[in-house]
Amino acid sequence: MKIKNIQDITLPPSGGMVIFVSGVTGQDGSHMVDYLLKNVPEATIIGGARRLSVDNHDNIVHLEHEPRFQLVNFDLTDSHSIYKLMEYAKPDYFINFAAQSFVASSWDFARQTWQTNSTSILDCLEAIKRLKPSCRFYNAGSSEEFGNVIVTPQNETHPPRPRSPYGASKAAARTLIKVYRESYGIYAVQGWLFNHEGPRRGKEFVTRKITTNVVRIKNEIDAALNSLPDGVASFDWKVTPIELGNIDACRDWSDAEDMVDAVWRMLNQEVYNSSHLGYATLTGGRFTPEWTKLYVGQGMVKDYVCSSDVNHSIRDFVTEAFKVAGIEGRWFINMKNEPLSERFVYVDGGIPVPDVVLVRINPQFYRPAEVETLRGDSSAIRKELGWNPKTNFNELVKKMVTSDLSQVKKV
Ligand code: NAP
Ligand code: G4F
Repeated sequence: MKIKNIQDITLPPSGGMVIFVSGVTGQDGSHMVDYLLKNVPEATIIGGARRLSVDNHDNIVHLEHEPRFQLVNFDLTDSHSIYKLMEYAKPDYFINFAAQSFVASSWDFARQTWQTNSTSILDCLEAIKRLKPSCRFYNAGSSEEFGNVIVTPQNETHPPRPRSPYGASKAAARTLIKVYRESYGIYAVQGWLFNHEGPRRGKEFVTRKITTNVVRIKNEIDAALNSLPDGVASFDWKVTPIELGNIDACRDWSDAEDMVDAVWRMLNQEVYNSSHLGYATLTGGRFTPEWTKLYVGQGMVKDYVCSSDVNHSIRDFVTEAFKVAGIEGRWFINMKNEPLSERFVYVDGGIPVPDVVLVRINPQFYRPAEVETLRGDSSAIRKELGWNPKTNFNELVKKMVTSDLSQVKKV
């Protein structure tokens, strides 16, 4: 997709709304752009992506001919890039989804994680403060900040107890955001988003790793069964199992499309907040810099927890994903009860086939420190901003497996 330099963008006539979204090649950034195109018809949308030798535009290829969307070169770790953006585009909203987002890599690239997820947020806040203090800033916070949780479910009052360089970097960014909000009256927020997934999820994250591999295994099984002569039942065949780490970890999974709606609500709290409807009425549903100042100054802008409020283990996700693909399996552990030898085996007509292993454990995927369980309490955003997510766990798994099945068919 054609990518411009920031100084070459076409801006709307004076007074037109400009929204900048970073990380648009990723899952959330691309969904955010789709959401804004649909729900904020007056906005010009600029998407930021970093230059790569070989581009990775799969998640935004559908925007190629969208007249209200422009793609620009943007690198969050280069403060000049941030300043240039604020100087030329002067966005009304800056929605930051760019990050080193893979927790497991944050131990291997701790400094780069900190630079991208924390130091760069300071650069964004400084650039906003100096060049357009009325710009509304969203930074993508995470339930990983809660880490080694002390209470379940976790709401906005849970203390930060990160377990990874990633979690620590997001907690640091949150503190900076609060400081800039309180010191300079900048409308800056950071939601605690619990895990959210979908067909655009990167294939290293556990859900998409499972769904893509379930589809691969389904094809392997179909090929094996189709190659048998008619009427002959044989299990003299194998599949390459999925290798996973800690399958006992529990996550609170939502649909990424529901989450971007929550983000937009957090960025427009006076419009959606049921207890402050007067603001929205007085401003006709649009904010003015004066209202923003008052709203932020009175401490009414808040960070919210966004979650499905239900959690499941990785093991549950595996079982459900195979079920959606029409494959029955069963978990087995050896007599000595060693978790590393646990496996998920193929079941035919109710009978387990021990030699056909669908999933096995590989300690390589264990982390130096694990967040064992996360479950959110999102009652505040539901009550105050009217957020109402649409997709539950089973629907999400079905959506992902079905999408991956359809991709294979296209190839
Ligand atoms: P993602 O799919 O990995 O997307 C991250 C995006 O950031 C990609 O477009 C990536 O570009 C971009 N990026 C990385 N480094 C950059 C840099 N230096 N300059 C510019 N762009 C850069 O992640 P996601 O799931 O959409 O998550 C979005 C945000 O939400 C992240 O901040 C993540 O930490 C946070 N979050 C996600 C979840 C979740 O469950 N998905 C939950 C809580 C918080 P490339 O394509 O070039 O790599
Ligand atoms: O899918 P994951 O890699 O996501 P994780 O670590 O929860 O992080 C995601 O959610 C955060 C919100 O809480 C975001 F802030 C972050 O950006 C990211 O989007 O791993 C989920 C769980 C972990 O407990 C992990 O140990 O799955 C476990 N797991 C077990 N086997 C595995 C694997 N994770 C991966 N990626 N690969 C495995 O083979």
